[in-house]
Amino acid sequence: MPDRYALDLERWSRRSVLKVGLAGSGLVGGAIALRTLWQPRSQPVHVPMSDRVIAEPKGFTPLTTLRQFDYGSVTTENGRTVREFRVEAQTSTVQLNSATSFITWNLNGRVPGPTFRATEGDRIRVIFYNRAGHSHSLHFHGVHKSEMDGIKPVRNGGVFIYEFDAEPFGVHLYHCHIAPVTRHIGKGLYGMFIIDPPTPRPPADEMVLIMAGYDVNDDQKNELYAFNGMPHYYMNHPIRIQKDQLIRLYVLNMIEFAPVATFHLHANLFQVYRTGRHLQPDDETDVITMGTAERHILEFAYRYPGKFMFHPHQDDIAEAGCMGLFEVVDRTASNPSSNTTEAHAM
Ligand SMILES: [Cu+2]
Repeated sequence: MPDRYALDLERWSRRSVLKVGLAGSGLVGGAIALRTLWQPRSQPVHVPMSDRVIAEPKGFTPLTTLRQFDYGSVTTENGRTVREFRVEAQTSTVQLNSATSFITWNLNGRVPGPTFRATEGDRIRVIFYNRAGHSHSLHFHGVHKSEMDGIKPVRNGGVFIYEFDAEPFGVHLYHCHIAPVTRHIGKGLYGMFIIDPPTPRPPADEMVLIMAGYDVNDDQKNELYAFNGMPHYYMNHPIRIQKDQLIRLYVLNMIEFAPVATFHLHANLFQVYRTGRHLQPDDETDVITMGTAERHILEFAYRYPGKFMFHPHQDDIAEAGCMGLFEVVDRTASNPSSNTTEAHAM
């Protein structure tokens, strides 16, 4: 995390947290008015820790994907920030549930791939090694030259350097663009690419949730679905969040074979920043419809402790694995010593 973010976290005040709580309760009239009230001061973002150590399931990284952002190796070239990312396409077998093993095509052994993160105007350099046994590519969403568009195959054993400017700010994605794309994405070659605005968004507990499907029998339909790669994971391991704290979700629909998926949050409403392209919310709702590759920022805070579900409201998709729980805790009531920010906290 760059220093700038750390400083902003330090300036975040209790007063701000309380105002976020009011936003979650709907007592403050309008998110736009609320924005102008936020005065970051001294309170760090609070990420509640789990009571126990949770191991990531073999071949999956739902804990890492949830709250870890890859800012790359940072250098300065000609006065400009350059972020270099090294990734390798691999092939590996994972266990989706007790009955189903699945061969993934992935980046750095993980599905989804790393969440790349930069600030608008940075130079991005992605060094892509292909060791997966098939031709693959990385196609980034955003603005770049045609030779960097990632539709040309990189053969097994080959390497390609994608280089472009990070623009415009927003929530973007990358994925393999080799035909059949349904198969290359469905087997796991995708991830999120966040470009922060030049003036950072207010501090929040930030999380990535990527919805995807698994066609396990090659019938052009998905039999299983997941958030961040692992079916049902966040139902069995609820994501702990702090009561009254601003939560910022970066959500992406990467489901193939289904035209749309919705995202629904229980017992709350969220502010919607469509494609993360604006600093003021576009909408407030509790369910948003997303076509494949559509992505948004959703912001909310929970007013009451307890467990609250999130899932697509296509309930067949939810029940086949794309469903999870937030566990809202009040640190002042239960565990006042847990006031730390941890990348792997649930
Ligand atoms: Cu591919």
